[in-house]
Amino acid sequence: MERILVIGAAGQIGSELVTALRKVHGSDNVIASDIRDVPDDLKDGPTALLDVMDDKRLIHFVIRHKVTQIYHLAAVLSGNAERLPMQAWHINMQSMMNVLDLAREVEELKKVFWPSSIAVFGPTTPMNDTPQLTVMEPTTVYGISKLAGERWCEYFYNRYNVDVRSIRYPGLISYKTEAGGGTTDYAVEIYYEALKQKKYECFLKENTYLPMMFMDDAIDATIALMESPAEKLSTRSAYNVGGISFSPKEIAEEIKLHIPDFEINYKPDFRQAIADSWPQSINDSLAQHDWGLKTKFNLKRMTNVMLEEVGKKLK
Ligand code: AKB
Repeated sequence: MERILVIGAAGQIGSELVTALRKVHGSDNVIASDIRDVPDDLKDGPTALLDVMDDKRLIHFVIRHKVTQIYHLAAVLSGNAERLPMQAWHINMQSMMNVLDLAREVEELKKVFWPSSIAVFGPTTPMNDTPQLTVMEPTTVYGISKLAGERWCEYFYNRYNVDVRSIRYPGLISYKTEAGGGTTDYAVEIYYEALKQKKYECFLKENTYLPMMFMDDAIDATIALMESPAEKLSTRSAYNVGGISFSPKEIAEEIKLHIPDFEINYKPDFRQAIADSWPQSINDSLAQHDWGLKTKFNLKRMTNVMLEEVGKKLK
């Protein structure tokens, strides 16, 4: 029987992953932890206030609760990281090292998931259909921390046999918990603003294409990777995962099919340079081959769900 600890359970991925993991492993076996209180709907199972930066408390917690798997999702995202680069580097790297080191030391802790990002790529990377193995020269502190993190994951696997697995997430779109501090967040905000005031001021230019994924697909992908037999995995850094590629103009056009008087205007800020340094679309054939990545949501289907669900929340 698995005992799973999700770190960062109050965040955009964590709040949906906990529910999905509880369906697979049972509510009592998935501990939802964060430095802040987790959402009420995660209180149908164990919860904990836990700071991943506090390595001593973390190790005691993991031993006491007989944790066998950790999903470490806490991170400072790209936009916020550019505001406070040194703090972001410290939090992103130290928290990851705490978890990897723990997995090296605690024998019962068998598996770790750590999220990477398309931010590992940079302006010298091929922009379209970006391959799994390619030039990686990220120019953001977030991207540098994710690339360094990938190298550490592979190192811990090779050197200490730590079973760590990772995905390079594209921009994630969800209605349950809002994202915070990312460059791809516009693609979530736009649905809220379209429903609230029928207009949106976008911080990226209209033709900025980025890889994105609806949260349901991202959760399915994460669990598929973690459930996959170890011998099927051919990389221990992180897997490319593509999803959908669209621009602010295209998402606005899709929204207009539902809200004809929706208006968008563009006021690019510092996040434009971040977006310009990232790929526009991703080749994820290795993830398909190794652990059967499949996605279900295109822009149209995602927009239907987002408008319906965000609409219910705003009532
Ligand atoms: C961000 O925009 O920072 C994140 C990411 C692509 O990792 N959503």
